[in-house]
Amino acid sequence: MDKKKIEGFEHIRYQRPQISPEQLLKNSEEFYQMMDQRRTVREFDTRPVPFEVMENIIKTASTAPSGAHKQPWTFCLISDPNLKKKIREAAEEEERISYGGRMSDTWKADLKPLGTNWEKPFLEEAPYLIVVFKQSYGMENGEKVQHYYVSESVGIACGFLIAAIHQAGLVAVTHTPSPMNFLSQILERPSHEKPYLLVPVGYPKSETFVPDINRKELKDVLIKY
Ligand code: IYR
Repeated sequence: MDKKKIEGFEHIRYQRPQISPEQLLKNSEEFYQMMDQRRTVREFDTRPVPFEVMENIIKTASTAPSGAHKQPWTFCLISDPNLKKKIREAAEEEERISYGGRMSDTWKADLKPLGTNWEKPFLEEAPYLIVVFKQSYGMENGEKVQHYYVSESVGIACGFLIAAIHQAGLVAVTHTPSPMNFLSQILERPSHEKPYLLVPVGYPKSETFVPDINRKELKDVLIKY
């Protein structure tokens, strides 16, 4: 029997291959090593990336678990140079105000090692921008659909997205211009969708430098009971 009903709803058999503890160790070590190579990159080559790669990356993000399986996300994929220019101009306008005083001195000091500033050339240089929207509720055939744990669900999907971008061999920056409602206007999204994250994606510039910073050690993030 590959199917059974639980409280009237169809369930299908789900199996994963049998894996030995040794193989688990190897898989988990290899995945960690691969993910540990990921760095946030803000300098992109303008070299194009195949559209199908972007589709696969977004399909992967959309495999994320979500509250009551409502999948409360929309991914806008932008390659149109005019749209990218509009987004850059609007983002830089906000960032200029943020760096000019809206952000606290502590915040600006914390960002110093990352070398960020109000200028966002990557918003035009990256071949693709992905703008992730979270849906406060859904709309199906003109009816409102309740969504649950929206921020958590979309955050998890963004994690999958970032991992998929890295695994494909590309780089990205998780950019959160603040406030970012200009994205709703430029991309003409309905009011129940709120901008969540802006992710420029592409190849890194041939000569790229990233901040010399380290990750916390396991002992500093893991508490064993
Ligand atoms: N949104 C600004 C500032 C910024 C904030 C944090 I927290 C960062 O980790 C990085 C940047 C910007 O994108 O420059």
